[in-house]
Amino acid sequence: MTTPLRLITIPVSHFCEKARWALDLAGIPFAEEAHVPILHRIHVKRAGGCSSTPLLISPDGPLTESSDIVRWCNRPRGERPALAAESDDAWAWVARLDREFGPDVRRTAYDALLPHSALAREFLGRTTPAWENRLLRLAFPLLRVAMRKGLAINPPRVARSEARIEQLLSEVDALLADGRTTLLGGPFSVADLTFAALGAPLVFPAEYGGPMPAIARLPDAFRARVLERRGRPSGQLILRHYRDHRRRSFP
Ligand SMILES: N[C@@H](CCC(=O)N[C@@H](CS)C(=O)NCC(=O)O)C(=O)O
Repeated sequence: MTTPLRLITIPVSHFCEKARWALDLAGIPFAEEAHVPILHRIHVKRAGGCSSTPLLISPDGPLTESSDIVRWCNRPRGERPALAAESDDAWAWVARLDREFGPDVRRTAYDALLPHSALAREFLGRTTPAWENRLLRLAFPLLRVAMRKGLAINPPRVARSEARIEQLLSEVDALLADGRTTLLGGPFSVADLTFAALGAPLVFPAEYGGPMPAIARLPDAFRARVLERRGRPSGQLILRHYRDHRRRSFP
């Protein structure tokens, strides 16, 4: 039996979801080691990373960027071809989404959810070790301050992120107006995987591979925005990619 690879994560993170999706798509067995934010750093450093998750301990060494994990998982193996299409255009989309869209989506989602302590403690602490959960329960207010500071979650930055998300979703809505069912108009690509994973906290797909709260439990204003985005073409694209290409559901 093949030993599963180790994937170190903050389980709710959409960058970690991108890595899980690539591993699942390629059928590569892995064991997820989930950690509470901040505490994750001990494990990431020990595994040869710097600070951020996901980190995959691959036979070729530690991979510390979600896109490197996607590239590594997606490469043809033996008889099996790459599972998501790749091209210069697709990788250019990935780089663009990683740079701004991912951090923007994270900032706006945490801004809406972190004030709700019980809900936040639940999704940050699911599947993480018991001692980390105990610390999370005790020290959540401090952790929240550190997350707000570290991720620049403050009114002007949140407003700027919201505006950029809106701009990108409008751009994708316009692209889809010609009837295409993927970002580039061809087969499902690494750009689609990245857009769907990083955009998941905008529309809360049922197949998300990490611990997301149920839509019914979201704070009212945020839930209304999620429902609105689930109805527009870009949101529908994310939901459809999840239905058609995300193989595994959170247990
Ligand atoms: N460019 C990185 C970004 C990953 C990232 O921002 N990860 C976040 C979780 S969403 C993280 O681990 N943040 C904590 C930290 O950097 O200390 C990638 O694509 O892997």
